[in-house]
Amino acid sequence: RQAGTAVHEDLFQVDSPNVVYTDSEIRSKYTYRTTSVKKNGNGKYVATPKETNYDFKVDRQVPKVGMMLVGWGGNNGTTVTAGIIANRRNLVWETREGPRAANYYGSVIMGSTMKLGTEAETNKDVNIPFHDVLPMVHPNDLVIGGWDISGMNLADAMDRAAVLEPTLKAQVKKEMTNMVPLPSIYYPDFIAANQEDRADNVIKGTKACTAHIEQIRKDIKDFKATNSLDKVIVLWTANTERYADIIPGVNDTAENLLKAVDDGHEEVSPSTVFAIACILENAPFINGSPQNTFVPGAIELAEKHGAFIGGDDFKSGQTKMKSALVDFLINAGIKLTSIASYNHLGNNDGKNLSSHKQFRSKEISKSNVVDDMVEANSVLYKKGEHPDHTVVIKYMPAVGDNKRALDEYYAEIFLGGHQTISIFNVCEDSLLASPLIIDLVVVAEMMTRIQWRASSTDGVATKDFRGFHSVLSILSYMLKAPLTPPGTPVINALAKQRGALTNIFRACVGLEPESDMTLEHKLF
Ligand code: NAI
Ligand code: DG6
Repeated sequence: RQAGTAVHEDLFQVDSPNVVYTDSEIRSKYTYRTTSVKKNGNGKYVATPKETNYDFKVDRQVPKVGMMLVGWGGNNGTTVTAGIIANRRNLVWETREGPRAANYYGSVIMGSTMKLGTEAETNKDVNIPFHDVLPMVHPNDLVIGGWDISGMNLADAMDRAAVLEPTLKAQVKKEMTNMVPLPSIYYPDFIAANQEDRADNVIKGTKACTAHIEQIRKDIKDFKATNSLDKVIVLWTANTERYADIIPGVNDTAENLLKAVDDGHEEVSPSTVFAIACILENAPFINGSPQNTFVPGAIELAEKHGAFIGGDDFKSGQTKMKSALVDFLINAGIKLTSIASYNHLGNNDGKNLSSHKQFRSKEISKSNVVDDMVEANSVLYKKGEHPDHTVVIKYMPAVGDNKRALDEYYAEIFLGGHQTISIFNVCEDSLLASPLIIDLVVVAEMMTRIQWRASSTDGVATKDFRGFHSVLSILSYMLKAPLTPPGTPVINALAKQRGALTNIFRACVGLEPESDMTLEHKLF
């Protein structure tokens, strides 16, 4: 089909004077109700309901989208590629437990549902696939490409990753043999020294420079043109880098950052160079690793160009459990006092993380994930009080991609008692991360097609339609250390993150937030 010509077939339509469907758009009017709180002279809170009226405009033309992965030849890159091919071709393969068919399990967009409403006659819930709430791209339609410092073709790289069943690999091998990553930029100081032997596909130069930005921009343009794409989304799933030092005059503002690239400053990381190239190319860029790719200058540059960015670090197993479990414990009024999180894994990610500076990036992103939940409960925790939290990662080659994560949660319960919860989580790391890559790309793309304008009861209004903020905090559900617009709070609690995602999408079609009040079943 021609790029940009697919009009989404809606699974449902909203029957309301506030929602209008045209051939090209869904337009909705939505009242956002919040509560504004002030302290009065007596020190008492005064809570005032506030309403903001939004107009949302959703582009219904589903574009032809390219997904370019940085680190395409790694475990995640090869696994997500094989997974999409398997789904596209409805593949079935034999395993020792019987045949298995391609699916998108683990993708919130493709594998979960949301309540549309209640059936008029029976009052029973009507649930729809998440993917159908808005006209989203189907992952089967993504055109895949990308870069890697290792030049191995994707079929051989898939063997190297040792994640998938041989019977599945055999069926995607031919197609993946023809997929070869583009050369990438390699600044050895940013990743572990033990990665050097795979760096055989690199662009000349070991420090940031304008030529590197231009090359990446050209790669994106060429990929777009060759595949007749409307849009390209770029996602970093390459090795975890060390943190870059934040240096005034170097990476603190957009202008300084561009100058630092020009000067070949050694504190500009490869991931930041990719981010800059994507921002300038207006291709949304998502960071799936923990390092501080989005230095202040990169965020400012994205804001200046109205380009979308999102990060950091896929939230796949241990941390996803943590952001659900800690939410449960603290909201149950149980005082969590410590978390000890151990990991051992034997894939290339584990090898890279066996180097201290790279481990430190991961330790930071894994450690800050309970802060908002603790801070919100002033009954259990005094100001500044925090549970102890330790993160350990060890490289254990024998277990390969089959990561082991052991967690102990220790909590204080009623009258000085204690509760200890131990979790042993074992799974193929890349099979959890790959569906997140799909969700991040599909949601980021959807966000490029939503516009809004507002007027509120306190008189604040916007006249013209505009897009969301450059920093896509709506992606938080999939990320361990969510990047948020400067000065806005970080939400780590998993249920709140999902609520934000579902309810913003619902608002775009004029639907009320998912409410669990179910008053219809509670009143007589
Ligand atoms: P991997 O080590 O198998 O793959 C990374 C790939 O990046 C390698 O093929 C490497 O050659 C390539 N690479 C390194 N520097 C590059 C550069 N400058 N440009 C282009 N390619 C480059 O790792 P895996 O397991 O695929 O994970 C990827 C990233 O995702 C890691 O940072 C990891 O910490 C992060 N992550 C992984 C999760 C998982 O569950 N698998 C979850 C959360 C984050
Ligand atoms: C060791 O924890 C390796 C890491 O790369 C993780 O596997 C990855 O970040 C996933 O972490 P989590 O906490 O979401 O399971």
